[in-house]
Amino acid sequence: MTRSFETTGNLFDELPHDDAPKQPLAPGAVILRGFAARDAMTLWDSLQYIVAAAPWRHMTTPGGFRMSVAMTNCGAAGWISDESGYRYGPVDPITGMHWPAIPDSFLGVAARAAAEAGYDGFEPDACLINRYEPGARLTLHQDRNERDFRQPIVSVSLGLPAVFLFGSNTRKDRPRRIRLESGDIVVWGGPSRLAFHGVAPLADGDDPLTGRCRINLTFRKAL
Ligand code: MD3
Ligand code: FE
Repeated sequence: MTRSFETTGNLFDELPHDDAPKQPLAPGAVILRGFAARDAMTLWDSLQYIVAAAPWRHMTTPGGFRMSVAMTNCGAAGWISDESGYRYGPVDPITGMHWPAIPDSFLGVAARAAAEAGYDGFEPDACLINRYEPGARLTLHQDRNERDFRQPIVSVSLGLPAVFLFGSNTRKDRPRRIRLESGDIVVWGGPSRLAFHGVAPLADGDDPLTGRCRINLTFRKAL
């Protein structure tokens, strides 16, 4: 986004409606600092309905390890990990029911953030929801279970801050460390879509909205 500050004394008048500083991270990857800050409470409220229908669970990796991050999903497709591998599926293996629908509050924020990053018409059909408690982490990985890598992933952080690890498209390079705070959104597309990434062990804290945890919503077009 190009901003001209010459025309007015008040630079905040010039900021877009969502007033998020747009911070390029890598080709195709953009941080929108605080983009979801004003929607955080609404997102948190919507999340309670999802968790009532599809409870938090610690999935098992194909290698047989219990993930430290608790997860659930909403949308036509939910991300699942178990002994037989990683995949998207329409049914929650715990309840035997379809995953709950993605709430309109979620879809609106995701589409606005994607558009702000240059991806108009983003219509995710999967939202993986991660809950980090102190010590929980996500080891370096790629997201490649989706069909079309031309579609971006939009990630919304709520609650305790985390150190996000952002590597290259090869596992070799040492990842950059980026602090993500409540309300920050990152849009990952283009050449960054298949970058290795992870989350460092969460530090303890007490967030006014979420308490002792960090929530991450990742919106995907999986199907
Ligand atoms: C970069 N979640 O759910 S979100 C995941 O904070 C995941 O919970 C992390 O990695 C979290 O798979 C990071 C940011 C993110 C999501 C997807 C990406 C970054 C990405 C896909 C490609 C490159
Ligand atoms: Fe990921």
